[in-house]
Amino acid sequence: MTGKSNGIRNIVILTGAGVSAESGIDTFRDGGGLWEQHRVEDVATPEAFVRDPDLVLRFYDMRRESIQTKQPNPAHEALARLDREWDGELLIVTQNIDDLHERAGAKRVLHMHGEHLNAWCTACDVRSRWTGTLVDRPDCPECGEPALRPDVVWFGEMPYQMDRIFAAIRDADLFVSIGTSGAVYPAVGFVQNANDLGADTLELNLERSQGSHWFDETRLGPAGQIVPEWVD
Ligand code: BV8
Repeated sequence: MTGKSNGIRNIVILTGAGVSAESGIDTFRDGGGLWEQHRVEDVATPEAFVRDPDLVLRFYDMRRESIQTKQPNPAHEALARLDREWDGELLIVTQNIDDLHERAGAKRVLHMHGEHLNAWCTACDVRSRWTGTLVDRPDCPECGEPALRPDVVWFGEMPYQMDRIFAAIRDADLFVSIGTSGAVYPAVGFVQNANDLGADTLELNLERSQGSHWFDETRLGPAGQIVPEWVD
């Protein structure tokens, strides 16, 4: 990535489930998008949490436990290297709720859909680091109420830090999308914002996505191979 030589100063990188696929974390598409015969979109919603809280909490407990057994892959490591070495602006906006970007060493990471390893108390609104289960209704470490939910943005909820994301895209010279199918709003629209604001746009994905036609360039292949090739 010799951005400086071609005038690139500020980079926004959007990552999706595909960047963690080679770490053994199911994507939404490859995993068949099902949980106990429910579509993920039907489980990952506030309505599902009201209708069947145990089902939803077990869904997240299972995934929270699973991600703690996974390791970052060469794509996460390459992005962490770029983050360390890049002296312009750089922001990794991830749709993922695993912590593999951070465990690879990346610092400038924004989780627009929340984080598996946080719990959010619906009584006192405090978010706490959480590696255990929630289905057993543990007490909030802050207020003591048994009112913890996953700190995850469900379908129909507002993604986090949208202002910061749009500000970063406004300043970006380069927008890179890695491992996302382009199926979920508002993330799928970011490349159009970047295009409208004059940034170069690059897609790195295993296969063409629903948004490929919006990118100046699409490179296909597994992230663990094509992301280090792009970074280095
Ligand atoms: C919102 C946390 C208002 C939960 C997630 C009807 C039409 C249009 C839109 C809507 C609609 N009805 C509702 C909506 C809005 C809705 C939406 O988009 N629904 C979709 C289903 C149509 N969106 C929302 O509700 C969002 N909120 O809109 O609020 C608003 C609007 C604007 C501004 C402010 C507010 C909230 C959405 C957040 C939902 N929560 N995650 C959890 O994880 O359990 S989204 C969830 O889906 C994950 O974050 C995941 O990242 C994402 C799926 O997308 P991908 O990451 O792309 O994963 P996917 O499996 O789909 O694709 C993987 C890709 O990787 C594939 O392309 C594959 O080829 C590639 N790949 C695979 N292996 C590899 C690889 N690439 C490289 N290497 C590999 N090895």
